[in-house]
Amino acid sequence: MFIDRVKVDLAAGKGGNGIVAWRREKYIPKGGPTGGNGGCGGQVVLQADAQIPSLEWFQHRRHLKAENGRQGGPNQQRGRNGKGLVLKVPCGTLVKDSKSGEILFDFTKDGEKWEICKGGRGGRGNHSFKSSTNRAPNTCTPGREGEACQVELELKLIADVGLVGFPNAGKSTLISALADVRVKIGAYPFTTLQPNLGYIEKYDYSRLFIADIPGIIENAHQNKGLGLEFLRHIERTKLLIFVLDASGIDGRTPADDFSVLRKEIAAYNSELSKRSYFVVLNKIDAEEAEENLSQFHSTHRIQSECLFELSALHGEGVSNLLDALKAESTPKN
Ligand SMILES: Nc1nc2c(ncn2[C@@H]2O[C@H](COP(=O)(O)OP(=O)(O)OP(=O)(O)O)[C@@H](O)[C@H]2O)c(=O)[nH]1
Ligand SMILES: [Mg+2]
Repeated sequence: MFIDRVKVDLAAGKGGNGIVAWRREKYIPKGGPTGGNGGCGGQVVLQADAQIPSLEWFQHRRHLKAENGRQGGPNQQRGRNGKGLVLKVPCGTLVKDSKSGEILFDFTKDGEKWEICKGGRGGRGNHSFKSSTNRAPNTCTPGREGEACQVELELKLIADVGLVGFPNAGKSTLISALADVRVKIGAYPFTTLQPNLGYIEKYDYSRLFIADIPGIIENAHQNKGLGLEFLRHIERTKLLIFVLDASGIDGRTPADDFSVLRKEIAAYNSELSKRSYFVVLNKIDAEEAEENLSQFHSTHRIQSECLFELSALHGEGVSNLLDALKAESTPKN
C-alpha cells in the first residue's frame, strides 16, 4: 500500500541508573566505592533511503522506542548502552511537528541522516563521586529520560516533471511510453490510485524523474473525486505536463479540460500555477481528435515548443516529447 502521511511517536531510550556498591574483599577493610555508571539510552535516527517507496512500514508501527541503557555494575562496571533505532524513510520525506506543523527536517538526499531523539544520559555510580574529601560516597544518580516527540512524516515525491490530467486522459499510458515503468492502465477513470514514479535518461546522462498521479476532476479542490491531495507529489517539480484527452471520449473537450485543470491547480497552490508547463494533446489517433484539436487551438494559445500532439497508446509523436524532455532545461511559458 502507498502511505504518504503518518503520525508517529518516537522515543529515545532512558539512561541506565548508576549504582552504589562497595569493594568487599577479605583483609581489605573499607574497600571503597565501586558502583559503576549507567549506560546511555539508545537514540532515534531517521535516514533517507531511495529504495523505499512509501511510509508503509510505519503504518502499523506508530510507537517506536529505542532501547534503554543498562544500569551500572559493581567493580566500576559501566552499564551497556541501549541500542539505537535507525528508521528508514523514503527520499522526499518531510518531518513535521505534529502539533505546530512546523517543518523540522526535509530528507532530499539518499542516505541523509538526522538524529531526532537523543538518548538519555546514564546515571552516575558512587565510584564517580569519590574524592579526597569524600572517600566513601553513598550516592548514585538515576539515568535521564531520553528525548521523545510526536511527529508527522509526510512524503512529497521528488520528481522533476509531474503529469496532471483528468482521469482516463492517458497519463499512465504516457509515463509508460516515456519511461521504463510498468503501471496500471485502464479504460476507466481513477485507475491510478497512488503516484507512479519513472525516469528517463537525459542527453547529459542525468536522470529526469516523472511522476504520474491520480486524475483530477472539476471541483477537486472541494474534495470531488480523489481531491487535490496528490498534487502534493508534484509540488516540487520544475515542469508540469498537462495531459489532455483529444478524443473527447468522456464527453469533455481538451479546451475545457485545460481551463479546469489550471483553475484547480491555482486553487490548490498559486505557486504551482506559475510553474512552467508543457501541454500534451493525447489520443490524436481517435476520429474526433481533429475537431477537438482545432477548438483547443482557437481557445488557448500555447507556444509551439511547449505543445505536443501525440498518441501515447500508439507511440505517434511521443519521440518529440521525449526529445524535449531529454534536452530539458526549463522552458518558459
Ligand atoms: N485511442 C487512444 N487511447 C488511449 C491513448 N492513451 C491512452 N489511451 C487509453 O485511455 C485509457 C486510460 O488510460 P490511462 O493511461 O489509464 O489514463 P490515466 O490518465 O492514467 O487515468 P487515471 O489513472 O484513471 O487517472 C486506456 O484505456 C488507454 O488505453 C491514446 O493515445 N489513444
Ligand atoms: Mg493512471
